[in-house]
Amino acid sequence: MKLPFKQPSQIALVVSVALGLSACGQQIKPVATAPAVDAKAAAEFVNDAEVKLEALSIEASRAEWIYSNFITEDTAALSAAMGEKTTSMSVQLATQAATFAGLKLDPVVARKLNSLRSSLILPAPLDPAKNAELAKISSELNGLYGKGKYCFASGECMTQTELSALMAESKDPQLLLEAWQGWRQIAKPMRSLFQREVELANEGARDLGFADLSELWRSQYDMKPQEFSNELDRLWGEIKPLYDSLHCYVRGELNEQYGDEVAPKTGPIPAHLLGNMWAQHWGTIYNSVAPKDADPGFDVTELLAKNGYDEVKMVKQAESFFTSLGFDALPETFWSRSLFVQPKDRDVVCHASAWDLDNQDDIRIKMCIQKTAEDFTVIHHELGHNFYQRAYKNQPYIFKGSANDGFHEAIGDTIALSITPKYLQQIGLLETVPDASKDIGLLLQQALNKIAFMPFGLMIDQWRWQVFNGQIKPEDYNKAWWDLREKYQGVKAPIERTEADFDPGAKYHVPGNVPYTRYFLAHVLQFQFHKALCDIAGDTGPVHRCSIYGNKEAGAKLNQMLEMGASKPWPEALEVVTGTQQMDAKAVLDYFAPLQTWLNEQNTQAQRQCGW
Ligand code: X8Z
Ligand code: ZN
Repeated sequence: MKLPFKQPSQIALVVSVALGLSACGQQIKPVATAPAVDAKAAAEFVNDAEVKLEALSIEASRAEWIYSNFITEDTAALSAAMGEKTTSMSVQLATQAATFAGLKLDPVVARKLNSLRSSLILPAPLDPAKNAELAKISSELNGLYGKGKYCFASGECMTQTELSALMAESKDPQLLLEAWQGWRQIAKPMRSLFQREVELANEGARDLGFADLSELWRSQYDMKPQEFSNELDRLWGEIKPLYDSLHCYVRGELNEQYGDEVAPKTGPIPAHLLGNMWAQHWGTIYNSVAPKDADPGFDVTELLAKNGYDEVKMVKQAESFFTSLGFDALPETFWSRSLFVQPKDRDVVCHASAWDLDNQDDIRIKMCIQKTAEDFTVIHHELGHNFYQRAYKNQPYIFKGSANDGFHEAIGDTIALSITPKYLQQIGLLETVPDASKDIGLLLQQALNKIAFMPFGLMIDQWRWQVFNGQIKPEDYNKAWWDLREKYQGVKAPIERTEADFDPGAKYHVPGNVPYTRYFLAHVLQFQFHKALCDIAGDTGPVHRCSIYGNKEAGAKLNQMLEMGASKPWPEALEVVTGTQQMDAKAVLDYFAPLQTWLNEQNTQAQRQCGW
């Protein structure tokens, strides 16, 4: 993992960004903030900062890796101490970087200074006591999530992974409700910690010259914060009609399955019925809503089981997609050091993540793999992070990151869009490729994951940004959360919620301090990348049937973008693969165009009243 600046993919990095204290318990003295004198001093400062940060990042990564793999009081304390140290240094460097503003600088130096100043996720105030407090809170919140369990009345206790599996499989509304409600118990004690964390980090952001943490988070996209917010509104506006059609169709089908009492025909959908703990991906309810005449008749989860895939074999298969594109195989240490299976004997952070321990080749994933279609995709997602990390390893430290954080999240997903029936046949999982009459089933399956996700990908940070800028007050945390869930996703809590609850905390990225808009961006970008790479591969068929498997030309083009890391503004990286500098939802809409038509027909035929 890397320190503060950049990336993302790994959660740990973000965690470390948050924290800080110094080696041997000594406090790092705040650096002098006298105006810097000249461009030469700026270049020297940047070089020096990179050396310091790189060295610290390795130490911080190790501490964080150990904490996430063995959650105990001791590892929490070590993680907090390390976080304190890294945050302290990062904040000092960011403060100093700001003093070079206004000088005429070499563009590379200027870009690095800007990155130093604006890449923190959880900046601490300069006051060491407050830095220590923030580091401790941040570690504690992570631990609360990682250790979270819910015990049913029967006495059986389940982790988040187990509860999520239950939510994906069960069709019993009572059981779904209990799992949904049970998991959210873990978040109640997070509320006051989170509130204090926001206060401290806001103060840290103000110390760095930002209005608040919201402005800082939105300053990481090579454009003004308000322009970035406008971009998001624009993209969502383009996608929303497709989402509305999907929502309408799914709500109608759920109503037929569960009846008016449990799943009403109108209004927001109760959030426990969508096959996922957070109603963020709906692919697991595909069987309940599948089209009668266009279901392709296979299920990847079953194919994996039938073909004897265990966790390691699933990862090997994903790796082989990347090597088929011309990427080098993963190093031996990846296999010996990664975590693939949830340990029975200790608490770990199960939420999947990809790590780069030495900023070179010590790349790993940490994931409690379930042998399901969903996790087969998530493995590709995680390896996308690792292959990206390795591709930019020769960049200077500050540029070891993605073009923007959405790019990091989009790479593995782009590859996973190539997991088509034809590909499954090529690798021996599927016997016959369904004909084109089954495309609607395949597209619906894909939309239940990708399109259903988009408003969720957007709303989490809409909530956080308003919390950060004070528009949402602590006494309204939960109400505001559900207002936004309803506004964007058209879902509602299945039972009454009050301010004794803290439902945002039941989603990993809130206690984990991982910005979330990156996933929304990734869901737009991956369709742009997929289309462009299919064009490069010379595929002339429908884009939803295209797989770039084995195409070295597409692989080389992708690698060209990955190698750039964060060295250039993201529109330039985007242009390398797609030929355009604009994020554009058209690729999403083109991919799903046949489904959009079909959904509208279905909704009209069934005389459904859409909207909520
Ligand atoms: O957190 C992740 C990855 C790790 S970066 C597994 N994702 C988001 C989530 O699970 O909420 C991928 C999709 C969205
Ligand atoms: Zn990711």
